[in-house]
Amino acid sequence: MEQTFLMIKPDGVQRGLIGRIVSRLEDKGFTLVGCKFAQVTAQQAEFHYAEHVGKDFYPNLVKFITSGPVFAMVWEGDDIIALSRILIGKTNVKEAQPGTIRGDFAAHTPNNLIHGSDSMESSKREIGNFFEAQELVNYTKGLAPWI
Ligand code: IDP
Ligand code: MG
Repeated sequence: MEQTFLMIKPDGVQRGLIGRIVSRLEDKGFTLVGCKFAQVTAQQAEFHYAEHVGKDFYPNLVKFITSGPVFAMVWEGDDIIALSRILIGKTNVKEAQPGTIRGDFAAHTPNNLIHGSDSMESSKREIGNFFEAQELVNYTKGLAPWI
């Protein structure tokens, strides 16, 4: 089963949106396999956003993601990487459609509330940056055949 790394960013935590964002992921039928409330270290932030090194927004991005606690999660589901990014909405808040998490709750980039992996490769790397293998729980939901 495909897994993705989703992380409610410091703005989502500060605004009290953890529960509402998690509800949307549960509503979709995705399966939560791991989560932790944590302060991202500078080292984790640099590894997580390695692809953006050198871009003009990079220094602010690292500052932002380490500015307060985050809610880091691993979710599972068929095609979850693509499907969860549809639920999350476009990076630029001006393009994020209503009905998406960013479209409904975010008013400024980079404060766009939630991160989602964009490929299998980044999902593996990002999960490994925040979780040990034994912190992820392997189980099947009884509802799975109905999703
Ligand atoms: P994504 O989060 O939708 O995958 P990325 O392009 O990977 O978007 O960018 C990572 C994060 O960097 C974004 O979620 C956003 O917080 C921030 N970011 C991206 N582009 C810009 C920009 O042009 N200005 C400011 N911040 C940006
Ligand atoms: Mg990205």
